Amino acid sequence: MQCTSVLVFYLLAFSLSGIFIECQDWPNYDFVVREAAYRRLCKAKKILTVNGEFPGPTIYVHRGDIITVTIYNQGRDNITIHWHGVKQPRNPWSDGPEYITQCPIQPGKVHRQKVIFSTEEGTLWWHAHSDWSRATVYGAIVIYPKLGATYPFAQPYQEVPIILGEWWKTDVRKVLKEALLTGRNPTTSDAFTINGQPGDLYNCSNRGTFNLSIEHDRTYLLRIINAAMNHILFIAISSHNLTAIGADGSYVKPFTKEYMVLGPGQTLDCLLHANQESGEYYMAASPYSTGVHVEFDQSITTAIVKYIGNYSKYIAPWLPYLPSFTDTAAAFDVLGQFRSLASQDHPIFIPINNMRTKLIFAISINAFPCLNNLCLGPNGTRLAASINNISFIYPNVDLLQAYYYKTSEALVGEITPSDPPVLYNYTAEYQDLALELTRKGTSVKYLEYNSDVEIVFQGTSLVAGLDHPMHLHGYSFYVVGWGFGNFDKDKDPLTYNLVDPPLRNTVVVPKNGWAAVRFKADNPGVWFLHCHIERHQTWGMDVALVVMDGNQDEAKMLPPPLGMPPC
Ligand SMILES: *[C@@H]1O[C@H](CO)[C@@H](O)[C@H](O)[C@H]1NC(C)=O
Ligand SMILES: *[C@@H]1O[C@H](CO)[C@@H](O)[C@H](O)[C@H]1NC(C)=O
Ligand SMILES: *[C@@H]1O[C@H](CO)[C@@H](O)[C@H](O)[C@H]1NC(C)=O
Ligand SMILES: *[C@@H]1O[C@H](CO)[C@@H](O)[C@H](O)[C@H]1NC(C)=O
Ligand SMILES: *[C@@H]1O[C@H](CO)[C@@H](O)[C@H](O)[C@H]1NC(C)=O
Ligand SMILES: *[C@@H]1O[C@H](CO)[C@@H](O)[C@H](O)[C@H]1NC(C)=O
Ligand SMILES: *[C@@H]1O[C@H](CO)[C@@H](O)[C@H](O)[C@H]1NC(C)=O
Ligand SMILES: *[C@@H]1O[C@H](CO)[C@@H](O)[C@H](O)[C@H]1NC(C)=O
Ligand SMILES: [Cu+2]
Repeated sequence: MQCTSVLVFYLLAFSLSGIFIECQDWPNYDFVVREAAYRRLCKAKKILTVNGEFPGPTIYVHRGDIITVTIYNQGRDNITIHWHGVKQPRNPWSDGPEYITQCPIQPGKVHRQKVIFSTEEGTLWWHAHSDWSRATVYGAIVIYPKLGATYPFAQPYQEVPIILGEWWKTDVRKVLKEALLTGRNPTTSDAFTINGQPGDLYNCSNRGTFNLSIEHDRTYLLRIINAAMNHILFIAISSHNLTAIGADGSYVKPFTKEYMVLGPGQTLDCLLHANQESGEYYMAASPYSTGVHVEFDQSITTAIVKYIGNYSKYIAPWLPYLPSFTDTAAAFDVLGQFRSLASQDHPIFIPINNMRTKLIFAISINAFPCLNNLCLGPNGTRLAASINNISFIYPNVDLLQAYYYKTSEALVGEITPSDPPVLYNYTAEYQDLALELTRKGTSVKYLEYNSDVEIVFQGTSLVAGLDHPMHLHGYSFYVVGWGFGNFDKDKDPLTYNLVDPPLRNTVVVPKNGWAAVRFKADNPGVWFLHCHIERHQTWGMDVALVVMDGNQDEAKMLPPPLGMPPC
């Protein structure tokens, strides 16, 4: 777009609605959302894509950049795009979750979003945030250090995005529709994928298996993203270790393991040293799932890591060691090792004193009774999920606009309690079935600008205890503590790590356990907080945090950009 014509347009609008004039040519990415045919697992089907690519295009920026993305919806569904982990200071307008910060972009419509990077550095990703369209609409975001700055580790020879996904043979729209109709767990996926490919262990797949060519003695930076819908995943490469150096767009103290773990929504930057004999090795990812009687996809996805060069003899690749599907100790052996650099160049800013807002959010799976027990959830119920016993329902207007314009819909929501409304043994082996019931509401929690906030996520064993990867939009938080059983507000804070806690945007709350996070509420706006296991999000394990404006101009939300999609 020409700056001058934009200016005329903005001037017109300015006189009408007092909207801030901006005339800047930020780098722009075009995202054409459309269906394209893809063949996997012996079957071709049409999937929703960006620009016909699967996974979608990678965005490359430097720390602190601003870009725009123009989204053309040429599909037949409503769509929105979320910039996962990008804090977008004061600009919730571009965050993306439908009916939270914007109305969806309807078929045939175009919408331009400004994406504001600030302190993120490393790997993040973007994905659709409307219904289940994120199953195929996702891609990587690579954030380099500022020009002239360097990594806090030796420059790798090459960098490779590794995106873990999940594939259904049927249309995901059908999977969602059927689950909502029957009230039961959605049909499990048919495969996991690495960069869109299931790999050699599935039928009809090996021709397209993702290959990573490496040279002996070189170091590679793998930018790993868990874009799977419903599964926490282990990942490993046979005969090679992985050294974690970053997670969720922030550096961590390096640690080396034979395998790594990522919750859906999390990213992990790892160094791979090509220090083995020339040959082919499998990279493989498998699920970590702990729900008793909760079905999950038990398959394993692979890619091939291939040394470039002449081999004296070909040896077929073998699978790496991956912990068993239910190995909680193995999962938290990795998830518990993340530490911030907390160095002069990469300091931490952790709220320590005067915690002004302490919230305890009980995160539960629930069950609604059904007429004549006709639903297909456990005992004829309909599955649901909640935070502090409110099962989130999306409003049919968008909350951000309702809040900003102070329309009556702002009152549609109800205030989330700061503590679980009923005290019980959250992690007991047997629960009173009456506790499984919940109620629906558009749960909203107001936070004062610049307040120091602590949220303790308390997992529960209602219906089925599971690990929950909780994701907050607009912020990264310090994970100051976690543990098994019930959170003890007197004892557990004494064990908090306030020295070098990891800064993340998604924390895996252990099954029948808890996790404590802290952040300063310095980004005004409406920010979604939800489980990143997609079915739990659909069932209502969500809340909208409204961080109110402060007094100074730079403590207030930016005015809405022109052309927000209407509801
Ligand atoms: C591959 O196909 C065979 C024969 O149809 C079937 O028995 C097997 O279960 C399939 N394997 C996978 C992983 O789908
Ligand atoms: C990857 O390598 C395997 C084994 O060498 C080969 O069968 C496959 O065609 C390759 N895939 C691509 C996309 O090149
Ligand atoms: C992997 O790490 C372990 C423990 O640090 C070490 O003993 C082993 O030699 C490493 N393996 C490789 C292939 O580097
Ligand atoms: C592989 O072997 C061929 C023939 O011996 C040689 O020409 C080629 O340079 C070798 N390639 C590498 C990468 O060593
Ligand atoms: C809560 O339940 C767990 C698991 O059954 C049990 O170990 C624990 O003792 C119970 N706690 C209390 C306070 O009753
Ligand atoms: C949640 O609320 C429902 C309905 O008000 C109630 O029946 C149920 O016992 C509550 N459960 C918990 C865990 O608070
Ligand atoms: C289903 O009913 C049985 C028997 O009343 C009970 O033991 C079980 O906990 C129920 N399951 C759920 C998920 O409500
Ligand atoms: C698409 O979005 C519009 C605007 O919010 C809404 O009225 C419509 O019902 C949505 N369509 C679907 C299929 O959800
Ligand atoms: Cu969950």
